[in-house]
Amino acid sequence: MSQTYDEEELSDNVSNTKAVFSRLYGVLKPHWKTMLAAMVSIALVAITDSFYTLIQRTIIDEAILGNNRAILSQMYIYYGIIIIAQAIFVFGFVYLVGLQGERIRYDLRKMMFYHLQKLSLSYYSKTPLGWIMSRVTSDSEKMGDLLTWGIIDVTSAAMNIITAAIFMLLIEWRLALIVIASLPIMLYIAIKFRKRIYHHYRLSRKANSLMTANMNENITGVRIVKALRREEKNLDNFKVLSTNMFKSSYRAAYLSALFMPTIQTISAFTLGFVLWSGGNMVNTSFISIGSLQAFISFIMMILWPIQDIARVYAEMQNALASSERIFSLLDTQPAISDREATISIDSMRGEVVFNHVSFHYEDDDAQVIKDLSFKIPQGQNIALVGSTGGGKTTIVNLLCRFYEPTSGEILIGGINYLDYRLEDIQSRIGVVLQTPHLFSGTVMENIRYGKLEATDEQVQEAAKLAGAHEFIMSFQKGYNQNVGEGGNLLSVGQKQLISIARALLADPDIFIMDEATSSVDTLTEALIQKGMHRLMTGRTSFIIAHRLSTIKGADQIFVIDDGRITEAGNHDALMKLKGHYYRLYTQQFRHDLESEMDPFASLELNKADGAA
Ligand code: DUT
Ligand code: MG
Repeated sequence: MSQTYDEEELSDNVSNTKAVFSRLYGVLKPHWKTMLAAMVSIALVAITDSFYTLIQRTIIDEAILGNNRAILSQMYIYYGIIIIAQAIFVFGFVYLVGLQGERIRYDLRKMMFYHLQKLSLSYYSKTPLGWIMSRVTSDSEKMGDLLTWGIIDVTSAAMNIITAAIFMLLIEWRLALIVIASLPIMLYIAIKFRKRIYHHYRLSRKANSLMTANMNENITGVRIVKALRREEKNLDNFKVLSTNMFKSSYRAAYLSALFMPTIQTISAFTLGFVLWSGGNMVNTSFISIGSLQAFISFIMMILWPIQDIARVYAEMQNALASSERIFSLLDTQPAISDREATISIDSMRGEVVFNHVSFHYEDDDAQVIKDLSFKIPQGQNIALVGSTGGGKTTIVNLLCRFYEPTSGEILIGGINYLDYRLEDIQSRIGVVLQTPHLFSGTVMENIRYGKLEATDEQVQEAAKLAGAHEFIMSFQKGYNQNVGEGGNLLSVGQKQLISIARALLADPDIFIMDEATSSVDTLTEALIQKGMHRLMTGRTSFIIAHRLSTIKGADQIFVIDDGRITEAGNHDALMKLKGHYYRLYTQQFRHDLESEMDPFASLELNKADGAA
């Protein structure tokens, strides 16, 4: 079953809130000017809101009750000015917050992507891709929201409450104190509610994702479900999941329904009390009708901000947990990095020496490579053969320094390769993988990936050398043909030829290839052979070989078994030995040899089968 990654969203335990806050501040700091401008705009919106109420008061008290027409037109002008000013401030803060949000998310994604590129292969083999993806997408979204709308909503709410409170105090301080006293009670209740609602809402989302995954699995596997008569059992499972989802959605809906009436009842009581005592004051001419009306408007102005604060507070834990996960990704140290003092070189030519190299993958204590030693003169072609799981891929991974030996040393050109810069090693070693990876884009872009500054002519030259030019030209758009995501619009053989062209263009000093076992047609096979041969000449090369021609042409063949070299020598020497290689050759490779000599042999055989 596909893992549901929102499960972890439910663990809100932020281990060190203070530390997370100070890092969030660090993320926000480069953008403090925009943020300040947004906060000023939102404060101005809150202040202009209060002016509306004051204008209404003047209209009621002086224009209507005092019968003063002149002041009415004056108030209209004020009203117009305030509408325009507020429109500008609203535009300002929405624009600034939007801009700020995008900038922060951009920064976060960039930081994470940059960091992910530095992390070593071992990180990727133990971290699920889905985990990384949800850090880069949903967590950065949540953290961005907290740092923009979260802050702005709270600022705006606080400004609204403060300005309303100040104006209320100015109009009639005794009434104002009644309202202000009810504020903490309302806020407390609102937060309690919001937290419960949010909790159930998230439970329901989690139940939903489990249910969807379950449904998806059973529908895609419907044939097996039916064949194994699992319908009843599946229905039971589904009922449990579906009931869970119903329960939490129901609780969320119930609490939401209860929330508004509760807040409204409390504010109605406050309002009632204000009206009652205010009404008495109007009677005794303590306070004007307009002032009382303004007072009531100010109370309404406070209700929404309280809910905003409660909502941000309820969601904050979750956003902090997202932030903490992002920071934990950014804090992951690459398992392999440059030593303090490094030697800078521009060539990796020279002898390659493995000196008592042992290695185990970190999650596993079992030695995969065991005290391996060999010496390879510059320019030799080495074929690695042997049983599956023997450690061939591991040996070339060590050579590329995707992993480092746990003991022993690897020397290139007489120097321990830990003293070189990682970038120098990896840029001077060309690797063609068993299943070559192409990036979405054109054929031209994919070959140029080997050397970004290459001209179109150089790219074509490399393609010609690799033997890829012909089939590229047969594409409708030639070199501008799109290869599709991961190159899946091309055949396996074509992908290999393109990656050989890419390696040729990069012109590496050491060439490594994990040869494909997958069968390609004989013509493509011959092309690949030729391309590989071009790459191998004059370079030290390590081929994990399955093709007989590669093996027979190698200067040395290493038979790798259980992390050790069990036999070494060229083809003739190993055949004479009559050991492991001899058996491999006679059982596996001879068949290849036959079909290589006579490509129609198997065809004839099939015909004969059909006739019989
Ligand atoms: N191994 C791990 N972790 C990894 C990769 C491999 O524990 O990330 C183990 C599996 C195996 C041993 O290391 O027992 C050697 O694996 P390798 O891939 O080097 O074997 P191979 O000789 O390349 O096998 P094949 O011919 O199937 O490609
Ligand atoms: Mg392998």
